[in-house]
Amino acid sequence: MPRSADFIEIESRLGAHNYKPLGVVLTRGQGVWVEDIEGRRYLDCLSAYSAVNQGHCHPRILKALTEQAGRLTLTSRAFHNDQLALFYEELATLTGSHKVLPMNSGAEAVETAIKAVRKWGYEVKGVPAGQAEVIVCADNFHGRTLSIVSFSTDEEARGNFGPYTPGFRIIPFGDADALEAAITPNTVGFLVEPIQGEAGVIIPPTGYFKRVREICTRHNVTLILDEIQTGLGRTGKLLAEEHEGIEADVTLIGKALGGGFYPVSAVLSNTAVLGTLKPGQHGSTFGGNPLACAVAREAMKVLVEEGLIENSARLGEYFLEELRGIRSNVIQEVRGRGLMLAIQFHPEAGGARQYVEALRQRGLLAKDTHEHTIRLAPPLVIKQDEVDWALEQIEAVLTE
Ligand code: IF1
Repeated sequence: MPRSADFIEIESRLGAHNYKPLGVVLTRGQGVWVEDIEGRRYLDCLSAYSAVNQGHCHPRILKALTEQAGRLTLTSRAFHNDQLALFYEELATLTGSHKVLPMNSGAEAVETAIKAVRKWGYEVKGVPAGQAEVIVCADNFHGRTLSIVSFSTDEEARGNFGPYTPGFRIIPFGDADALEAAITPNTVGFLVEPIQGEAGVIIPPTGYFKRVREICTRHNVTLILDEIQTGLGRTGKLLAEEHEGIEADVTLIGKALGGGFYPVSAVLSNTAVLGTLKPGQHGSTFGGNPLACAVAREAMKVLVEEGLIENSARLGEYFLEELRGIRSNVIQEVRGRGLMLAIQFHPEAGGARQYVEALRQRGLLAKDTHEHTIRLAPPLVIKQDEVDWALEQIEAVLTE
């Protein structure tokens, strides 16, 4: 019987080394729990970067997937299918959007939004040809395509991948004055995460997005919120924009839209932005396929009908309070909203990776980010006693 070390050796030998995973080889999952090939159980506090908000192998989504897989999986958009319309209807109702454009990965949704707002800029706003600008924030994470890494400020993500796509302007996150100052008559959009995920769960100052919304409206700039990670209940609301009491013009969702089963992303639009795309101007072989739609429809229903958004708000608040109560001299700050949490360590405490390893020894999987931070983002189906168990492990590791 192959052991973890054998799989890891094969991956290392044959695979590109664009990841440095923890040394655990998972073979099954159910709810918040995953199991490795040696039979050890772990509480998953990463949730595939918030793509399994509904929990691993959710039985209802599994059923929707297998039923649809036995009936019709892919038609291309050259023909209609009987799932797409229902997906549109249910997604638009849930999110209060007027238009939907389905894609697969998050990065594709981001690319789609940039294309659409550029086109809107030329055809509606009247920006001179080739001059459209999109404003983005420092320390952003929006995906891995060439255009997206072109406006990354992370050298690791961007370095040596040029020549870079022009047309982006970078401002600090959380600074509304900087946004106002960066806008020119050629600005077509402002692309931003409600809470910066990869940067380490960075929550902007209260009132920031209210001002951002007002500034974008006043300058006729499209506000594009990347809710690929923050959306679908992760922060305790369906969309994180609700915390700020605002509405974006364009909202990007992905990850948990596929319930952890299938890549499904979407561009949601409340304005004329998606209306500028005409036949032949954008598309995807797999985007909007019936299998994706059936899975996403059930993933959305599970989120709402099982009260996962409320659970995220309630247990997220509890988790945060309890984490803040841990007396440990290595913790610098604990922050979070809903079940999107992070512990930042003092720089002298050494890298976060050692704590990730220690937590893993105790049966809790989490992920370090940026040297001194670990993110905690369990599936939204987590129960109070499981949060308590996670807290025990975290407290033990951080007070050892
Ligand atoms: C990886 C991070 C998380 C995202 C936001 C778009 C995308 C993502 C806000 C692109 C993707 C992922 C990708 C994953 C790691 C992960 C991540 F650490 F890199 F930042 F979640 F925190 N917008 N985030 O967070 O979506 O194309 O991947 O479907 O391994 O690169 P995608």
